[in-house]
Amino acid sequence: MFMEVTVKQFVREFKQQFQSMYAYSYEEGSNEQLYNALGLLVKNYISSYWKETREKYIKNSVKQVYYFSMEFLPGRQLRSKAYNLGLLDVIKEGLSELDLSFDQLAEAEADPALGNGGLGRLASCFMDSLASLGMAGNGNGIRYQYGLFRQKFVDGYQVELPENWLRYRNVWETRNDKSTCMVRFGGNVWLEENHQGHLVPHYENTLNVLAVPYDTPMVGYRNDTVNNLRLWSAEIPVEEEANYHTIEETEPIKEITQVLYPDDSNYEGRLLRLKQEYFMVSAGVQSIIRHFRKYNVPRKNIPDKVAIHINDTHPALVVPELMRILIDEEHLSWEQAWEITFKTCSYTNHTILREALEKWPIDMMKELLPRIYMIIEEINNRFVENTMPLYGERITWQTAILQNGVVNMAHLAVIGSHSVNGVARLHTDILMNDVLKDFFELYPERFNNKTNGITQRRWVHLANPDLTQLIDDKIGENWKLTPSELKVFKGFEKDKKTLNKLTDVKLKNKKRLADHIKEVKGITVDPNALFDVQIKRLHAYKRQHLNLLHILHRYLEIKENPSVDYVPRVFIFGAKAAPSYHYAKQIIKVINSLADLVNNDPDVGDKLKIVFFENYGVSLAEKIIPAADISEQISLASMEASGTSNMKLMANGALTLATLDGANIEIRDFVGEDNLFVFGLSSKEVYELKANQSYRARELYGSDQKLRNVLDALTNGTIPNLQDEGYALFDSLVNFNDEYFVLKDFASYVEAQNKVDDLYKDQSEWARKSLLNIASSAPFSADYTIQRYADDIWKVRSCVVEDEGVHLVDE
Ligand code: NBY
Repeated sequence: MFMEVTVKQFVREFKQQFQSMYAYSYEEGSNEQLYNALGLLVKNYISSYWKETREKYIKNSVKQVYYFSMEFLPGRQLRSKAYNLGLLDVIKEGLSELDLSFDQLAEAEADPALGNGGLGRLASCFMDSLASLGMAGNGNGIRYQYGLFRQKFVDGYQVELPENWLRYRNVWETRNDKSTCMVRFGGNVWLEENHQGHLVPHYENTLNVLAVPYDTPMVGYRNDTVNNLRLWSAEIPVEEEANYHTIEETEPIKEITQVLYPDDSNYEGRLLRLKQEYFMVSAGVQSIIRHFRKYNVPRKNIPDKVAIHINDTHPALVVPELMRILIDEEHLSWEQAWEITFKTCSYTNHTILREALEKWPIDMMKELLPRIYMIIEEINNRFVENTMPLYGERITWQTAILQNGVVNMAHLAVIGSHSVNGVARLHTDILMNDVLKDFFELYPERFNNKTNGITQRRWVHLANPDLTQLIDDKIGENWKLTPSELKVFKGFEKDKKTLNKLTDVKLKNKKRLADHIKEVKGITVDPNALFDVQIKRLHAYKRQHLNLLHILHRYLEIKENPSVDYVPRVFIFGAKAAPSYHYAKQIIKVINSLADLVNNDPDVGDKLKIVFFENYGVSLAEKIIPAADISEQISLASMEASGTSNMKLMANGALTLATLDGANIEIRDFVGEDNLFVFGLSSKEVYELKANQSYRARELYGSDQKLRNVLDALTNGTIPNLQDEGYALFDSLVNFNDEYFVLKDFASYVEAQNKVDDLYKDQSEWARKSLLNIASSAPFSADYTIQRYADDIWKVRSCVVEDEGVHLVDE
């Protein structure tokens, strides 16, 4: 299925495309120009499918999903779009006829960092799966002018630079001036009765912002489906331009979509953030309702025709915004509007960190969004009225939306949604038993688990072509459409030839990464060393500093006994710290300083190398993951909601070294206990330790000699070029009682790391376990995750045309 383009045709069209854009021959083009021409040509190829998919959805009136997310992290798109179209090989061949390298052009694409981490990347994996399953799924988000900061290290310290990803244009997007909306902020609002007796709001002195959509095609895997990702940009309404006299006066509008908030774990109650959230939500909901008006769909049918998904609480204002439109503009009664809203919305929670939960000051909400606040107040009043008689005061006040002067956004999301889910089994259990316990008592039927997933298309087929070829050679290509077929690969666990090939593939990937390390870091690493990888945002709960302490421990042992039998290792890090997260930045500095020490110490040689990449993101992950031997998933049990790098690394044959946290537990269940390394406290033990307050970090420091040596090395000058960072770590771990139980888990972590060494010495046994990991990774396909969202929550089905026509949702 899908595009039929010959090499000859492609070559002709590419040359034409380039010439029409730049008015000279492609031979004189820069990589950026050649990439732009190629991207636009591919987009041309996509456009008819994009149009036809949209028309098919409308004609058959299929139910559509709208995934509302403040963040999307799509990664570079040229390769994945060409691949899903089935055109990648043709393009590569055509370009090489022109003496051009596809890989080189592809590197010229900016990687849009419109998200912080796992949550944004999950949204993009979901977009890929929705299209690949042929489901009508739309993304709704913000077109930030600046993405997540570009990270640099200066003297080992993180420095943040602006990420101007739009500098050389974005070939994938289409500005859609026909579909703009107006979003209102502030001013005064009052209700007046109109001729028909409806109470209608009147507004004065509002700030009016024009929301302009930029649409990007989301191409399904060889199934003729092209869905839409709609990102909104804030502009001054044309008819109000004359009211703005200076550039400064335009700032309050332009700043709304200027920059992504760079924190993945800490809610910061800034007015601008609330503006961003409402801006995206209002524009998105308005454009959905406009669609219904245009096609005259009875409003009561809305829940049969749309599902709106709330990705964490950031878009939770969907609930009052949909109520506002249904009541104020569609003149439905409160009860009718509520029935529709509640049936339409569903919510995913991604964190149990208290400091990450959004609570907006009532005064701020009232002033910025007066009408929305009225509606939230009414939702809250009705909730309290209904709940009080059944559940009493305590539960009612604990679950209310309005509490102590703030709007609790998680409560708004739960109350306004028919479905609430966590992102791994343990995480959902914790929501039900702890974080959202009272709600679970009120509405047990709303709660469900949806363990995260990843798209193998990007993370295996494209990132690891040699592994993909090996799997194809052994089990055929069915696994690409039916990931569960991957389990057939298990049959080769004892096949020496296959294991050797697998080792060769890994080594080749490691060589490639070693070259990249040499190029960007100037560090020489041995591709035969064990590549140990921890890639994720920097946060104390993820415990990069536990990793650090273990490396330091090895270093001290080597210094004491240079002939100690450690398997040569390269410790690889990639992590950005939130700019305001001081402690996380101190951890980065200590790791970088330790790297300077270790990498240049002749006593150490190849036994230990540390590589901390700058500016970790999707593109870098695609280079690192295929080369990993060990996947570090060492968060304090109960803290990591799911994790998704754990799934990507497993699918590429890395062995997991993990606490029983998030989806690590499910990884263990699928691959079997013998095929990964588990250590540390369980979540139950963590809960108990917290509850009985019996943990004394200082006692561990006093009693464990090895640990003391390591901790002392943070402050006694062993690590060069530190200011107070070593002391900061020491203080937090010893004097402030180690909030994330790093010291408590240290010994079992070291023990597990020694087991890793032992296994690595037996390369064929290592390869066997690696193969079993690959073959057990299919359950973490985002295609399956999305199928479960579709069946259980959204009630949508695939619309891929079969012989008899289109699959329709049940009417
Ligand atoms: O979501 C992550 C979780 O930590 C991870 O365990 C999970 O696998 C992943 C997908 O479910 N959460 C995450 O990435 N969160 C954020 O990026 C984030 C961004 C913004 C804000 C909070 C969290 N914010 O408050 O603005």
